[in-house]
Amino acid sequence: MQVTGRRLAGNSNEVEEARPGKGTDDGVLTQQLGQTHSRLMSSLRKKRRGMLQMKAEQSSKEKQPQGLQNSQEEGVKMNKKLLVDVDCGVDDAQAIMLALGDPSVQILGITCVHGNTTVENVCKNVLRVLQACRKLEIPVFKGADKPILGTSISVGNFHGQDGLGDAPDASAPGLDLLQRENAVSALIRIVDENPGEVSLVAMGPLTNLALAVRMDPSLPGKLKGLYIMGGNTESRGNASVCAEFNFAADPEAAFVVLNDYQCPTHLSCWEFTCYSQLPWEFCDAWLGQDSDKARFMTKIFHHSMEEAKNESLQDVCLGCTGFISCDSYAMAAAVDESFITETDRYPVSVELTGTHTRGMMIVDTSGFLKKTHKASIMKKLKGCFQPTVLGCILSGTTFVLLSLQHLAGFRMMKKLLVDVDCGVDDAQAIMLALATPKVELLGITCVHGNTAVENVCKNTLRVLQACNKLEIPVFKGADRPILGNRLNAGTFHGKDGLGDAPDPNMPGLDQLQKESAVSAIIRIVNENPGEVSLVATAPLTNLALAVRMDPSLPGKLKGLYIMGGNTESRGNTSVCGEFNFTADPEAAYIVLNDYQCPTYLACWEFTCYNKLPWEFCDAWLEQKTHKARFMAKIFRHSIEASKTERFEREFIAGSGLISCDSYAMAAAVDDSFVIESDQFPVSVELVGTHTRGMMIVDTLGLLNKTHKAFIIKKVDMAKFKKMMMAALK
Ligand SMILES: [Ca+2]
Ligand SMILES: [Ca+2]
Repeated sequence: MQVTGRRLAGNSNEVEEARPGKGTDDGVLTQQLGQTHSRLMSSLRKKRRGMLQMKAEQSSKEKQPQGLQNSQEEGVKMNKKLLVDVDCGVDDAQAIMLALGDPSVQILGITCVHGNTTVENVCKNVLRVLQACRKLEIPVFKGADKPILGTSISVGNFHGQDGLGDAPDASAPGLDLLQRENAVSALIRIVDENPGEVSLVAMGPLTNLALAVRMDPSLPGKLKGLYIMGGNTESRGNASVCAEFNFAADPEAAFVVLNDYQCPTHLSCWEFTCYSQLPWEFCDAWLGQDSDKARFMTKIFHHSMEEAKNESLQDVCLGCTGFISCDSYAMAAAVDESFITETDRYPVSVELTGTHTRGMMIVDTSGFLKKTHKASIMKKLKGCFQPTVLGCILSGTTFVLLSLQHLAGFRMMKKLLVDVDCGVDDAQAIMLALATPKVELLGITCVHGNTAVENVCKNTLRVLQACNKLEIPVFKGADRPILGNRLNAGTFHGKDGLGDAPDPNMPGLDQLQKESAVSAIIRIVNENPGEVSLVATAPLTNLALAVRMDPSLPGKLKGLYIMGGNTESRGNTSVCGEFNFTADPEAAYIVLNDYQCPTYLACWEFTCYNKLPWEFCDAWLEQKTHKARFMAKIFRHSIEASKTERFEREFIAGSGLISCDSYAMAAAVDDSFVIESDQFPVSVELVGTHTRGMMIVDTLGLLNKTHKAFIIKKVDMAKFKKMMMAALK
């Protein structure tokens, strides 16, 4: 299995090896790059150097009149009926040419929609592409010139003003070649004439498709399949912070299509196309072919190629340094079912509100939307290199070796202040810290979250009692979020947060400090300027209040370690919201924006990808110690809950022990624990029907923030197991 090296640890050899095309000969290259490449290649009607026989055959074919050529397509029956909806930019052109390069494909029509450029330009561009392929007999229809609501979004200049690289074309066909019928009517009519046979491939904003299903609700039922380039799966945007262009250009249309097209739906999303990039070496060979089509493509692609090679675009393309022909993946999947080898199947929808999230696709892994229809989300394609798990890898190109940064201060005693909503995983994190040598716990502050703040205080005292550390001061903090009511945490950790296990020797609340948690945070940090690492494993209400009371607080922290937020729009509390952030979105917003100190985030998806096997959990709890018996007692309830289907869905990437809060704690107590991080500005979505509380990662730099958080990506799991074991010794 090849994985893009960028996403692995900084091993430069692996990086080089994993990038197809580097130092490989043509044969290996072609084989390695697999089907996308060969399809793109054959779409330009000429094989690679060395395949002389085919070359001769090819050129003799190209000299023949068009009608004769069609009938001679190696006797292959044109049995795949496609309808193609485009906003014809350069990648739409590539996708159309890819389809035309397959003799078994019959394109019944091409419908045009606003998007990369005006719908008039889109029509012109489609005709130019068909002319270059000598396929002007394919009917072209003009469709919607703007989204269902509002006006067209600004497109930028990636494909040039005219969508095809602003390359002059004196012989461009006239718009009189367009059909008179409107694109939406044509979609309905053509599908009606070929019931059950048509695959609809949508590579632009989905306005035409949405209008069509409102005009004829029976349309989706008559489709063979729907293939869409659009949307995103990990909240990475290319049109706004969180939205992909085709969905952002008409969010209402995308919503209608994802909810009303109950046919087999295949999604080629933005991140997938980034991870499936082709190397520039391939691009050179592809364009270097001796054919009219290759010359046409070279001309129209020149402008976007220059743009794509611009370094500032690499973060936008999730660190991609190659060539992304977005629309071609959806088309390749429609042309050849075997092209996609792995998919995720989930209900999907579109966020319609949100400051940063309007137009973002939402993936309902946990079943919050109560939808039965599931879309196939493309994950892996034949022959191309791919990350092993969709999204197991965060975007970005910044590798940060935290260990090097802090090596100097490693021998010093570490001073920690911990803010908890003491559920079972907070208990595990506290016990991990208490078991680590050279760590001094200056205090534990409590906040609402997993349970009421009174229970949180009790639970914290119980944990300290089990560890014989009742001398550590415990402070009671906020009992509700800054706005609104306390979120119902469900019963994953039991009603009391510690598995509802009876404890007759429970310490009383009289052991709490009189000082409030927020004052205590400010006082303790001020008494130890530059020395305290603040670890927050709960809703961030106390921290937000503290910075409003003392704006100088963050500047006096050594570091801030947070368990919370998410990086790929996967929620565990709402469709897109992680619990700690969703329980107080305003607090999370304040903390991510106002704590300008070194900030380390252990986010929800990261904790899911780094879960421990249940076998480890068994051995861990079987240790013959008082602490292990205590943990076994309070943990029983959550272990059983973890193994139910509901939570296995929520816990991305399989079953296992996720001690969420312990990762943030481990990072705080041991600087060598974190091996790799991404560094990006982050914030929190405060509105949004599904996205309120979702963390947003600003890979595009649209937030104009200078402060960047370290988003933990890879940690030393062997070390983690050791620390966890020691916690119960
Ligand atoms: Ca497109
Ligand atoms: Ca917690």
